Amino acid sequence: MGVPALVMGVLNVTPDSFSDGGRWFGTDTAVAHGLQLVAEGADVVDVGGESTRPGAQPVSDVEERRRVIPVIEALAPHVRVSVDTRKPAVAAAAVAAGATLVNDVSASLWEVAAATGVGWVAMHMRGEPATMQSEARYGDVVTEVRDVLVDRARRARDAGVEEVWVDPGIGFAKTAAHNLSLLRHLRELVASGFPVMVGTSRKSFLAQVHGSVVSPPVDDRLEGSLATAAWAITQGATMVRAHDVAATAQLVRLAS
Ligand code: HH2
Repeated sequence: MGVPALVMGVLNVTPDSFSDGGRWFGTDTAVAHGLQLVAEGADVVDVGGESTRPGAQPVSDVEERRRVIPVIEALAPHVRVSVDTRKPAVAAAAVAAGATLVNDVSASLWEVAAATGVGWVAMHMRGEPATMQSEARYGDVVTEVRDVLVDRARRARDAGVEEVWVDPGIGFAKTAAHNLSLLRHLRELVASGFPVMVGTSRKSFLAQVHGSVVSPPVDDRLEGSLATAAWAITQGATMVRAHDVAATAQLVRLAS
């Protein structure tokens, strides 16, 4: 058996995330859910304090830190923690609290990772979550996304970041057709030589390609989430980001 891909479990300490907003908003409930994700097989728990769903409004540095730092401190002794943020100050505070991976949907925080000696995920997006869907226009989405990511990843490596991941940013300034193209041609990103992670879990394009008269609601997209995770792994992704960790961990071990 090959080395199984890693499962990054999603822990949104937000009132407004697209699928689990408000469910783990208090520190105690968030920590308990994080420990549950570990029990279910998460290799990394990704703690986020700002929703990046299309149309989401930004939160302040102070509020984002208030949401995530106590949760990171509590979880870090038990599991590898990543922080899902676009803000340098939040990333630095999260690392001081025990996070060892900066999951960066803006692909711009490599200097924080370099300065603090942790890993970095460069995810592709355009613009801001509030307006990004208006920028979902590409000539060749696969090449354009890959070129941006490889450029950022090289800059990070040159700055001294040893662990650099790239992520095509499914759903971020992308139409359903763009998402499907990126998944179909994922090997082109894998061929860059940087480890690839993918997050399709519960995203709306899964409902758009569902093909039945009634689209599945956000908390009922498990089959599509698992099918796309399995596809990503067979194409060479070595980490998948998921809300439904128990099922994804089982899938990943089998697929690997
Ligand atoms: N997707 C989301 C957030 N962070 N990070 C990476 N690396 N890749 C992704 O695909 C990705 C991500 C969006 O999902 P979620 O955190 O569940 O929702 P929200 O942004 O509304 O909090």
